[in-house]
Amino acid sequence: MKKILPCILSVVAFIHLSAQSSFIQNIYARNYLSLDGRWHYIVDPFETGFRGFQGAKADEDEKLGGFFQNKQQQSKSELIEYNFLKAPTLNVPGDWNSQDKELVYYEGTVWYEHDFNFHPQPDKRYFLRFNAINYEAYISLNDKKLGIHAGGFTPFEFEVTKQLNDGNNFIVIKVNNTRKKENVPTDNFDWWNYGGIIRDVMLAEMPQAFIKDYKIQLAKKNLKTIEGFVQLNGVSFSQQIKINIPEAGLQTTVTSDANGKATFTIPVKKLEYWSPENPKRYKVSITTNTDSVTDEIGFRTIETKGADILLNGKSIFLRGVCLHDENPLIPGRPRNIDDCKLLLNWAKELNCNFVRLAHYPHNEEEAKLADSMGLLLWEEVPVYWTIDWTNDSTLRNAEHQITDLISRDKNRASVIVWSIGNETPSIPEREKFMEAMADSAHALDSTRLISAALLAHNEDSTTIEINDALGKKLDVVSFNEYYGWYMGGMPWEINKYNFKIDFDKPVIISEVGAGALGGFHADSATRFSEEYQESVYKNQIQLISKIKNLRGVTPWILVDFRSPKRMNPDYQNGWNRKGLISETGQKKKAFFVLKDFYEKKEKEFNVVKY
Ligand code: GCB
Repeated sequence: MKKILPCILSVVAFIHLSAQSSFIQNIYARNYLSLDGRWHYIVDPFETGFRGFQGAKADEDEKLGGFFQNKQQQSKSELIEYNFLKAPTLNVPGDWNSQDKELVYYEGTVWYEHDFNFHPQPDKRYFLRFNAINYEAYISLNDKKLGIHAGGFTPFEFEVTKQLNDGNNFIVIKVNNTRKKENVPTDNFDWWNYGGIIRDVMLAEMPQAFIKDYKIQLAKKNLKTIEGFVQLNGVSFSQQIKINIPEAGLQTTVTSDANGKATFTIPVKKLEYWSPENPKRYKVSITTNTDSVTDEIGFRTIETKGADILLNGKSIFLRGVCLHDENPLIPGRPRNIDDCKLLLNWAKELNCNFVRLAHYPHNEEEAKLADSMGLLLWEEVPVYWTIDWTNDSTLRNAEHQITDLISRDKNRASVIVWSIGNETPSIPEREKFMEAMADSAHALDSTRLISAALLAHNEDSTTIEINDALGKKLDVVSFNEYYGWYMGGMPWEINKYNFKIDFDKPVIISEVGAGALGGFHADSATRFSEEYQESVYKNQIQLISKIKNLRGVTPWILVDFRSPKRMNPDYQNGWNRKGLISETGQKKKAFFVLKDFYEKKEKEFNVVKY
């Protein structure tokens, strides 16, 4: 074992630098075979299937040892102490914690195996795509190593044209969700550590030369110019690329350069702009000689000016709420887009125009849903609390995650904020890391706003101060504060506070809230009663209304969610109870307080209807 360890680590580092940020744009619009369904699994806390019984089978060459090699015994005399084909099965997509009661708290290795029959076409190329596996995945196809991916919420893929068999194929994956200090997120966080293949698995069929990536959006602060790029793959000579938006009467033809890339601008005369009130999307098609893809894209601008956030040039107030990627009505991670729809519909009922998708990238299809429903989004990477600040590979990992998130959702009108982290403490060793993250996010997308959920500090007995130097690097200053719950006394005492915010920028309160067990009623001094939570909301609305630059709020959180940190037996039992909606879907009193506030805010800001 000793001998192979350095080799495995170097593979992980290699994969971080190469495979992660490169995947096919808009995969759901492509021709693909879904590999979702029942997958065999073997729980392997000792990693026996990896290291072999006698120490090690090296990982250097194409052939992997251990469980990667065979599904079951190959000859009657072979000694083999596992059998994938007789192993039980799990649903993919789906975490293992919610599907096998022995795995509720499991953190370690689980092996997955899946057989599929396929007949590749000689003139096509094939890509095996994983939309998210939490956290680390070693992947093989037909006993050939494909690679390794670390990071639980972003997509990755491998070209498998050469590895596919005509007929039977099998995939073996070692998944490990052990929390580690150097990971992103680190080993301490307030949500369930769901392990496994949590999102769709697809085998995409592409032509030899295809459209790999594109961005088509309005230029920064410019309602009169659509701009973007198209990146081809498998093309070694210039090709014509046609971009067509028929309903708007817009089109252009450009030629790719030697690297298969073309940039373009299209002047706009008349266009219906996307907004929450009118989530207009246009059908956009991109065509080359060998390939074509269509998308539905909304066009809007987002920028800041002084204290204001301007959507299509008009000041907007972000009536938001936070969301985990968890639908309380089913166990575990959402399985399909309808699970997400339920959550976004609840946000609409609350009169929201904005949702913070905390604390990691959610499902790619959810942003499309938000596009169609007219909900603005804050998307985030899990740089949460105390990351391993001085570890270079941790920074590279975090940068890959923000790169992949931006790369995946850059065509979504709904997404207006990229968040580079949550409640990272303002300590010297963190500055370089977070500044690098802010610079990367700005460089990757200058058309959206960069923010992070900062921490508020209690300067004296009546001042809440926001002075985190990272604020200088952000377009919007956002911070979390739990006055009336974790600090500041009883709910009705918090009005003595005032804010001192060191930046003249728009402000979003990215978290505020209190816990309540749905259906538990008492007076407003009783913790975990709906009345206590309601009182926090009523008083917080007064408190935060003192902030001159306030342009949005996303209270914590729309629905109760599972967290192993929350074990009060009377009220929590493994649930964080700060939801405005209970785990059974019942709206708590505070829901209506916030809804009412949002109705007033909507009138006050009276966003122009297009
Ligand atoms: C926070 C965190 C969030 C927690 C929440 C809480 O500040 O950002 O992830 O779940 O507080 O409930 O304490």
